[in-house]
Amino acid sequence: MTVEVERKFVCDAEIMWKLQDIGAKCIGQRQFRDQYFDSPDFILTLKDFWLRCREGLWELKCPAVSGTTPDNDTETVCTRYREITSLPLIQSEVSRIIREHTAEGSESNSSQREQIDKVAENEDTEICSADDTKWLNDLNLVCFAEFKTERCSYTLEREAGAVRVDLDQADFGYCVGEIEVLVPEGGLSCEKKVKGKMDVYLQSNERNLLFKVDRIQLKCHYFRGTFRW
Ligand code: V4E
Repeated sequence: MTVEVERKFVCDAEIMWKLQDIGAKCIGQRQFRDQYFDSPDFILTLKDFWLRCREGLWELKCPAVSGTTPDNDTETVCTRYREITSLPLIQSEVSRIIREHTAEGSESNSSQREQIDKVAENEDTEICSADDTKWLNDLNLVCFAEFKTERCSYTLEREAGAVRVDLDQADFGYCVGEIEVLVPEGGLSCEKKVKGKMDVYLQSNERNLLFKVDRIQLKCHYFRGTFRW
C-alpha cells in the first residue's frame, strides 16, 4: 500500500541548479498570500488543526489522528495531514471542534452556542462565498498569521512516478523546499525534521502571542511545533 507524504528540506542557493542537474523541470512560479485563522485562545492550533485562506481558497489541515498535538520529542521527517478544501465541510468541522471545546469548558453563552450550531449545520452559508466573513465572526475566528510566499514548482519523472518539488521563499526571509512523493507505507526512516514556514513565522520573537485563558492574559510562544508559555 502507498501513501502520499510531504517532506520538507532546507534550501540553499544551489538548489535550483541541483534540481536541473538531476532532470527536474520547472512547471511554474507563483506568488500567494496565506492567512491563518483561529479563535483568540487558539482552540484549533492547539489541537493541531490549521485553518488557512490562500488567495480566496480555504483549507483545513487536520491531524492524522484527530485531536492530538504534535509530539515534541519525536521529530519525524514527514507529516501527514488530512486536507479539507470544501468550505461547507470546513465550516462544519471547525464548528464541531469549537463546540466540543466550549462544551468541555462551558465558556460560551447560549446565543454563542446557537451561532456555532448554525454554522455547523451550514444554515445561512449556502449562499456564502469564499470571501464572506460572517461565518468567521459567528465562530469568533480571527487572522493570527499572514505572509506572502514566492513558490517555484518542479516535477521530476521517475520510474515509480512523478515527484513534485516546491521551493518556497516567504516574505519574512525563510526558504524551505517540500517534496511530495508516493511511498510504500512505513518506507521512510526518521531523520531531523525541517521546519515549515508557519513554524518559523510563529517562532520568531516578534510574534509572541497574547491570548486569554480563563480571563488570565498569557504571553505565549511557539516552540518545536507547539505553543508554550
Ligand atoms: C500543518 C502545520 C502548519 C500549517 C502549514 O503547513 P505547511 O505544510 O508548512 O504549509 P505549506 O505552505 O507548505 O502548505 P501547502 O502549500 O503544502 O498546502 S504550521 C505547523 N504545522 C504542523 C507541522 C509541523 N509542526 N512540522 C512540519 C514539518 N509539518 C507540519
